[in-house]
Amino acid sequence: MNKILFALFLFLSGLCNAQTGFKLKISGEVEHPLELSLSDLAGMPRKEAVLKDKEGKPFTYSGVPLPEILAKAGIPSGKEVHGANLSKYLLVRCTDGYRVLFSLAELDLSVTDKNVIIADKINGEPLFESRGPLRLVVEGEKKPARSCYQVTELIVGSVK
Ligand SMILES: Nc1nc2c(c(=O)[nH]1)N[C@H]1C(S)=C(S)[C@@H](COP(=O)(O)O)O[C@H]1N2
Ligand SMILES: [Mo]
Repeated sequence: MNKILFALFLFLSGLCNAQTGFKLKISGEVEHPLELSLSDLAGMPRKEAVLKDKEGKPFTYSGVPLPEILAKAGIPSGKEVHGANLSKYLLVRCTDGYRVLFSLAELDLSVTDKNVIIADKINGEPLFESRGPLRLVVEGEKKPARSCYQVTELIVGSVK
């Protein structure tokens, strides 16, 4: 019994370490490359976003609005979204190799009202391990294909 408890303790402390060591990277053509820990994100403004699963069942996620994170990294927004900045993109990379692409313009609140958050909670609870610690939630799309889970990196680039 003690052995089982000890094994459980090692397993749980391993999980905690994995979470505290986690960093979301923001890199590429950005003014200030960043690495945000989960506690950095916990100190930022929050918003909710609703995502329907494949069966059409809605779930309420909460987390940091993506534009807040992009602004911290100094990515062009508002009036700067014109000219060459219209051919810039954001590539979102995940642990399993899944990748999703957005144009910077479609994420900018001066251009669209797209509600996109980096979620760390679903219905008020932390994300399941297989979907966390962070999930991009893109509200209002017809299928959840771009709402990628286990997000690790946001990379800004431009089409040459
Ligand atoms: N990292 C990652 N995110 C992903 C995927 C994936 O394969 N890897 N699949 C996408 C697709 S196609 C769908 S339909 C949804 C499914 O999410 P759910 O299983 O949480 O409902 O996740 C999206 N996000
Ligand atoms: Mo899908």
